[in-house]
Amino acid sequence: MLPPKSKIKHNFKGKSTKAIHVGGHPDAETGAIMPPIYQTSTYVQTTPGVHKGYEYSRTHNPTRTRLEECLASLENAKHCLVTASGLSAEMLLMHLLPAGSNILCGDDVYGGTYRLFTTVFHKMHNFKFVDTTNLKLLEKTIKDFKPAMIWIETPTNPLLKITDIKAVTTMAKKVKALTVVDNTFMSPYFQNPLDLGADVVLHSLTKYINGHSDSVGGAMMLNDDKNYETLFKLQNSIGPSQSPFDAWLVLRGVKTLKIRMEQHQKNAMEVAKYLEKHPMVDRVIYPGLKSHPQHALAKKQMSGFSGMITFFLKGDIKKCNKFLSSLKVFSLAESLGGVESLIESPAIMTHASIPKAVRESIGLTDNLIRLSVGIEDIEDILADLEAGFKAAK
Ligand code: P1T
Repeated sequence: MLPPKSKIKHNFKGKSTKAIHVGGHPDAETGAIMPPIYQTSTYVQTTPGVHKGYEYSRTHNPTRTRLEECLASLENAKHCLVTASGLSAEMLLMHLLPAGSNILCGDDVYGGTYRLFTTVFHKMHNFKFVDTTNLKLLEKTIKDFKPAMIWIETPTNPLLKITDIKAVTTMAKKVKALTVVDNTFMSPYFQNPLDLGADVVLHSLTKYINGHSDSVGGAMMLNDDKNYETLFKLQNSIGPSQSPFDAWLVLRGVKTLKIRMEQHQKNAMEVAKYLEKHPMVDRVIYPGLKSHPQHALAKKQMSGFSGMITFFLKGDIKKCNKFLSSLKVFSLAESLGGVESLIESPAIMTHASIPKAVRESIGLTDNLIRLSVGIEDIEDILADLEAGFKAAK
């Protein structure tokens, strides 16, 4: 029932070599250097029950298997399961636990994750949201709440708060709670949570891993055989499997992960420094800046700072909207992690499903602006922001 693993053994050390070659081996039948898209729903059997390992594409598909092998290697994981979206991977993880479980979640997460937990899975589990960057508070909450799962995003979306993964997993292990780390903002290039003790790493493939804003997908990487088998069976039973074409796009996109991430980070550092000096900016949040409250922790557990920046514009929502609508290099859109620069208003767009009072209690105010800095030329990026500020003045 589990997908056949490729017989090719790899010993690659570098992330670019893994991204290009693991799952990227030439087609055995034709020698094609790029893998075929196995655009098929089913597989022929010679006699009932006798097949080559694949039966039906909801269950498994050779293009998806290649992507899973590649992504597992990038997160130093034994297993990877690719799903139709980041949220469908989260949905499967919710089904991993028995009904009535306690789940402790960071207080700043993607708006869709918050919506999934508070409007869908609140009927199945009990959720508590806390600031997981506050380890004392976390320790006390773990003691009182006794969670079966601790769910963290680090850095968080959109406030870019950093949680100490090693400290959290150490606390979680003492009470036998599973730790899930949503690593979407860093990609496997800059952070590997399994190496820091996490049980499951989650990614929205829609973002940096694919990198070209042309596909939606999700993935979970883990080492535990039993949990992997359960998640695989859940995916087969519930059905959120990624299409072969989307898997192929991600397999193609991920090959350039290293050069894209390096350029995202280089540009983001320039943008963060520029914003920090700008008179119309109240505060900039970027883990690579010394002013970030967890800059030292960021340097310790991440190998880079990625391309996401948030900042508070001086002024009201009208001023923010004027700024957001007048940019040309930055497109006003939800999502992140593509080669092109994106900008958005979390309060109105990606985090609108969080009630205003909850949003504001964690500092997610209407004048917060989120940037996904692309890999365009830095002079055009900075000139665009400058023109936007002038238009909003
Ligand atoms: O969009 P989807 O592939 O289902 O992934 C959901 C998701 C999960 N985790 C994080 C940290 C995310 O940022 C997302 C999706 N986020 C956006 C669409 C956004 O603009 O923030």
